[in-house]
Amino acid sequence: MRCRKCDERAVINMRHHKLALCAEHYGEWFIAQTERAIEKYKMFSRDERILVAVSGGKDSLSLWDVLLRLGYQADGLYIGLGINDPEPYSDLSLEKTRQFVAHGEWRVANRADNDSAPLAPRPSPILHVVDIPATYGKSIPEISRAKARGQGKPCSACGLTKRYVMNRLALEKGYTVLATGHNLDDEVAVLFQNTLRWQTGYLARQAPVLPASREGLTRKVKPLCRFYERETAAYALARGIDYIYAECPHAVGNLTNFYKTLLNQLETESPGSKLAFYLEFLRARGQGVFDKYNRADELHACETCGQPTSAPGRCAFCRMWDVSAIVR
Ligand code: Q46
Ligand code: ZN
Ligand code: ZN
Repeated sequence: MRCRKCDERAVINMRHHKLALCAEHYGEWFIAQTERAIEKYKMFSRDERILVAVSGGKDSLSLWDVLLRLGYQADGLYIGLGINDPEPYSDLSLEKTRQFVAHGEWRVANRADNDSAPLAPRPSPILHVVDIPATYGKSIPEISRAKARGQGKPCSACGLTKRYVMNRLALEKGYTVLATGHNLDDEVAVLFQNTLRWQTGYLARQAPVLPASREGLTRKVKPLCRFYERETAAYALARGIDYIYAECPHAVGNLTNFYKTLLNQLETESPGSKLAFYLEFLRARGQGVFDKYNRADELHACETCGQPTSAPGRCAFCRMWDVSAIVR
């Protein structure tokens, strides 16, 4: 298969777009598509500071790379979860993230327009690292075991902790936007799950942009939400981004992965189904179909840390971690 633009060997064939591209042209196409999504959904502007949640995986590192190449002020946040058993998953993820910063590939801007033009110097982004065991005294599996008395997976403790740390660090460091690398497969699996149970409140809040509805919360954006997972992987490979291939060991057998498998079968039979499902959902949402379910809960300031929480008293994070005194 040959590239549509230059006749070089194609590295990807996107059947739903009827488009095959070589590594160079695919990289350019991916960046242009991301910029279109940023503009279409009004995610952020050039003068805003963006915090990218990075995990060392293909999606978040590709997102960071694209934003830097586009010239956005994008710094990274890595949260060390302390998941190092049986394999050193967290340690390796941090290593890949640090390598990405040190490697500095994003400094090579798109040269398509003028090959001889000197590149403007680009400053290195900041990588914030919050190590959970070092900061709070336990790893995610440990706090989960302690709270759930050994039952179940650590994912709910993990999700709660990540959301809290991301929002708090963004606010403290003056970032107005928090960007995550969710891809189309992630979004469609959640959409499918919420649709099966007709969870209208969740459907009302699933969007490429979640505005900072009130003080104390950061705007959340997902610039890669229209790319299939294989497309973000292809971008990372095309750009030589070295990422962690392994999934978190706790992701094995979870419900989201089960739905992804089902949806992949659908996609094989009917290419483009996932994209159509998601885009048609966004269209319906944009027409206000879910507006009446978008409840604005009253928020209170946590009495310990000051972060917004739905019930008066200590927030769920402070209760889980038994935090009694956080210096504000
Ligand atoms: S990192 Fe955390 Fe995921 Fe691992 S423990 Fe579960 S939630 S599976 S995205
Ligand atoms: Zn080409
Ligand atoms: Zn709190």
